[in-house]
Amino acid sequence: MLSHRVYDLTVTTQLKPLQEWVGEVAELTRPDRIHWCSGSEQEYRQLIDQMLGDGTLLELNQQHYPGCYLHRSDPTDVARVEHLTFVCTEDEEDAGPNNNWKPPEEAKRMLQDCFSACMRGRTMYVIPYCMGPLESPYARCGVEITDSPYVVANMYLMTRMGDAALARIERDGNFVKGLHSTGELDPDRRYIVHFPEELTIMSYGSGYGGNALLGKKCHALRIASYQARSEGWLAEHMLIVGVQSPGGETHYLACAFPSQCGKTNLAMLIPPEGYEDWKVWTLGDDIAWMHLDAAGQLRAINPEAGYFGVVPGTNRKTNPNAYDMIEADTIFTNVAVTADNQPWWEGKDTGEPVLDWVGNPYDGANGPAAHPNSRFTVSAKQNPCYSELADAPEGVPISAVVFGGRRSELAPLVFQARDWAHGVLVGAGVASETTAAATGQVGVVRRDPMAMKPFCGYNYGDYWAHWLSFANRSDRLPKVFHVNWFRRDGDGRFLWPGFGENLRVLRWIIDRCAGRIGADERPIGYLPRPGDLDVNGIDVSDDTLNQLLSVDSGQWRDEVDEIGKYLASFGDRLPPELGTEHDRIRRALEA
Ligand code: OXD
Ligand code: MN
Repeated sequence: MLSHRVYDLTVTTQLKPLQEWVGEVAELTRPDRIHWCSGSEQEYRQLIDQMLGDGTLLELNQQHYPGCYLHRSDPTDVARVEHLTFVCTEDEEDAGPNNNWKPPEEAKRMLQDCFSACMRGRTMYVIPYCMGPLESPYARCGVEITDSPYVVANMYLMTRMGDAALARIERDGNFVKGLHSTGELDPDRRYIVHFPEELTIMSYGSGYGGNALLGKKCHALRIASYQARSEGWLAEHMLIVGVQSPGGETHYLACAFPSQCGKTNLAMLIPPEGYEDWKVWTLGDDIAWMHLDAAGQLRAINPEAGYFGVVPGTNRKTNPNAYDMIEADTIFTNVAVTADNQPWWEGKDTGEPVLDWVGNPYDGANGPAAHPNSRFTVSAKQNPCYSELADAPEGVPISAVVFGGRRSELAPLVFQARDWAHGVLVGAGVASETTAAATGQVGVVRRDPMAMKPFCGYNYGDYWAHWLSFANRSDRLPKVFHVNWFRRDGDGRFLWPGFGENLRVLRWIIDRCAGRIGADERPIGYLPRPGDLDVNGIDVSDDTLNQLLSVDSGQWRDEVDEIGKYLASFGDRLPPELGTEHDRIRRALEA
């Protein structure tokens, strides 16, 4: 007979709904112990030691990488799993064709079965966390229950968690519920399930970042986007960056790119040669929560407090800030190691791998040494260009919203939407060539409106209507732009140098926001005129610049037709205004 363990929760919180929920979860999952996370450094150290002891973490070379550890995930568990990610609303239409759906009751039955006694022999960790600065009216809280100490350590680096978050939760009286177990890591019993109407997440069978650190994609995007719609704000897959010009004026930009289009690099950009007197400040590299303030200004906070960044490709040229930042106090997941136990990844220009990401001897024959989706987890405070406003409760005023994608053809380096409604269409038209961040095929163009395809927690049609509604609430909304750093020439070479040089494009965007510079009006929007973009000192010829800014009407008509077909698939949930905007562009391209 099973012994009946009694879990005493009254000592931990006075908040009844939290007590009750933790109690119910414990009854269901039957852990040996319950640990309420305080969020102290000592607790973090203890968890690290425990994981070093049982092999969950491996110590990296402490001379060169102090406080850095390596975690090797299960080889079948290396990325988000979109086909196993569900949004379970009462009405299927509310989840929309952009989400996988199951009836909530059916999903719960399935999950009850998975979670039943799944924590036997394990410790159940209760992590109160706050997404956003603790004192911000824009922040929202959650509690994640997990049986993974790796998740706790990552949440410690990525969020404001522990006692201070619990105090806020007790003040607010409400929180998002997130239940996670790594289960048996069986790909056939892996489900990432959201119940937006109940502000609840249940994730089973994966230990990988986006599936398991529930504060990030599950809460701060899928659940928050749903919550944001009912409360009148926006939860977006956007980096937030501050660009300070030599005169001292700082503009804040919120930029949405699909996974692995260089969001972290742009957020941490280092001004290139010739731009030494410019400064770039990072607010966030992945998620922005944006609210209109009383004056109608859109303001953004970063709900996260750390980065879960893609490692391969990081080096002193592509992202020197990140390269320095991850030399201490970083958890690496699925990188390779060198003979002297330093982390190694493709694109790192020093050292050589001797063990691949699985831990096998590396001989170069079986693919890359580091997994293409290997990651670093690090506190944002370690970023040398961490903005002092990253902790400001009121967030930062956004001058420009920038969409982008990885397109080897078609999309010019930069263009500006005519107005907000056109900007919403530009966002809805985002598409990108796929990469390794999600499982599936690499290199195919997929539609990824607002870069939210995997993350929008409700019907895209309703989401666009929500975006459009901001025009009725403010007449000082940010300007909207689209960029493409990835255009290639006929031989497949990138036309634009990218990285730090992207600041030249941001400069044009800022000048447009400040009303300091004119533009060419074209059917797809406003483009820089010859001479408007500063290409002094870089190897971009007039001819290359012309190619970068060229708009092929035939190709664009096809693209706009594709977008039209895609939008039509949302049926009567598609806001008519978006259809009107689409037809306007289609006609302009015809003319
Ligand atoms: C991420 C992603 O991990 O977008 O940020 O996939
Ligand atoms: Mn992301």
